[in-house]
Amino acid sequence: MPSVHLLDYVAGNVRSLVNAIEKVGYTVEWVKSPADVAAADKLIIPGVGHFGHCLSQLSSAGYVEPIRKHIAAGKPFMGICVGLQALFQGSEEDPNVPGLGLIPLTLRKFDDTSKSVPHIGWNSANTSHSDDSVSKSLYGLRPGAKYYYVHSYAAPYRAGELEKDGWAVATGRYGDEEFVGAVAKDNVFATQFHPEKSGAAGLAVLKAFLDGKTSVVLDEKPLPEGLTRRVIACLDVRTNDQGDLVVTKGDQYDVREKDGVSTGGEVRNLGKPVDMAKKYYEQGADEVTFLNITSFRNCPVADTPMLEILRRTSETVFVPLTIGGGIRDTVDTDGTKISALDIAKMYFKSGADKVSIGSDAVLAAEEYYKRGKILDGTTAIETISSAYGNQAVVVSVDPKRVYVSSPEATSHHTVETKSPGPNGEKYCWYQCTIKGGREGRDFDVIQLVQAVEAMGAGEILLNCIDKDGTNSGFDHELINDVKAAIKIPVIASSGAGNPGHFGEVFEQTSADAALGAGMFHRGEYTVRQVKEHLRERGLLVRI
Ligand code: 1PR
Repeated sequence: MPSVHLLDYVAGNVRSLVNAIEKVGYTVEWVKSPADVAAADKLIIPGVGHFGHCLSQLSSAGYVEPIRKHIAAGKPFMGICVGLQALFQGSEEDPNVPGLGLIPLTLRKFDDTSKSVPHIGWNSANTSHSDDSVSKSLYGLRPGAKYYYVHSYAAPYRAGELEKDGWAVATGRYGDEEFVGAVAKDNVFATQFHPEKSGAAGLAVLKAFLDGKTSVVLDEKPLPEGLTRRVIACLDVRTNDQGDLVVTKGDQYDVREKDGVSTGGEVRNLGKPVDMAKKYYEQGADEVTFLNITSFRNCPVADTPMLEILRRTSETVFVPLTIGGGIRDTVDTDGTKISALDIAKMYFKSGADKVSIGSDAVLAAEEYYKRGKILDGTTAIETISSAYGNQAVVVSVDPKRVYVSSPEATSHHTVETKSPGPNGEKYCWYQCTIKGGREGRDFDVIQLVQAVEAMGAGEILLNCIDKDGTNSGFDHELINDVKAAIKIPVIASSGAGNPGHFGEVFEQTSADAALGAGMFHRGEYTVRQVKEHLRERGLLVRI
């Protein structure tokens, strides 16, 4: 098999990239030292997280000059995400750290006054503004496809600015900002999006680069510009009473079968995690989330069955994978202390793109307020986001409604609700819970999301225990309240029972993504049906 050299300089998640490269028929040779770069024919530089961290790592490890030489020698070079940003002169994110300077422009942060930042999801890489046909057919970038982006900083696109220096450019549009999605010139190609996470369209781009096909003519109808509505399939995974790992699904977090009279039967078994993830990928899920809701007691952390599930899933599923459950500092079965960052690292190395933190985030946020809103740098959120970037840290929230007769009846932040409580109460606050909803805290969801945003979380997975498994639609009051309190993206979760509920949540709230579980697992609807429904309602989706 032909090979490509890959430089993993920041311990990022490169497993999915390796899997994608292998999927399109190439093998990976690792660049382990600057001298290896000289031996490379094709070179790929990925990169996640902070611009400054990535560029400082490249520079201190002595890679900058060998990379420059590789490019100057006319050998194929591809940069992905921060690998694209590295080509620029610098970034507002870390003004004191220089980039390679091939492009004399500076990356800027997206404006978050009227949209969520980071920019997470599927957007265009549109080459239509070019008037020459080679630039238009750049590496097979498809006008009718969307690609997966995750970043807070981007190069603003100004027509002609890069083109005058010979660059061909593909762009995306986020709100009213047009940004550089991909650039190419001679032997250099770079994408701000992740081709390895962009499904079949992304794999085709990677293959075009590896095959040296700089121009692949495609004739298809362009999709409208902009970010699509993200639809996520979620798999709650646990061991059943026979010790098998199964996808399960609760009603308000109770995952045991009910016989109509009593509860407490067998753990519901809805299928095998790896097979189901693949099925949802093939149906068009924009992301797949695994929540490990078993503690796997007595199992060494390194043998956690979820690691194997991720490894196997990432071989066939080329969209982002999130893993949650048990991400906290812990003590291993042999008594060794193991940090949340170490656990996250194992997950990233096994193919996860993001980790989702539940209980530990609540406890850390409570401490943050006790310290007078001072960050201490040691929490799971802070350590993982500073190593892997904010976009890699999701906080999964499990709130429960507490009804009150008036806002004065509680010290917590309340909402006026259209679904009054059992005694006609017109207000409620959303209580944070930990341990899978088993323990309520004297802490509300707004306190939590504001704290974790300050600590470096990149996204909120907003469940709602009252709605979970009810098939009655999402809790719009909760979603709107949380969206108004923070800038980071919010994934609406809990209550989806049919495609219409996805349409409603996107029309009636500003949720950035919506997640479903039971309706997919029970085979009532496919992800594709949800997307078709959204498209019929005039909402932009990736099909
Ligand atoms: O606290 O960091 O160990 O993380 C545990 C994680 O496991 C948390 O993210 C928590 O939400 C999740 N979890 C714990 N217990 C349960 C349970 O169900 N007994 N599942 C559980 C939470 C909620 C959603 C669900 C949606 C959509 N599952 O992920 O998929 O509510 O369901 P629906 O569309 O069928 O209504 P930690």
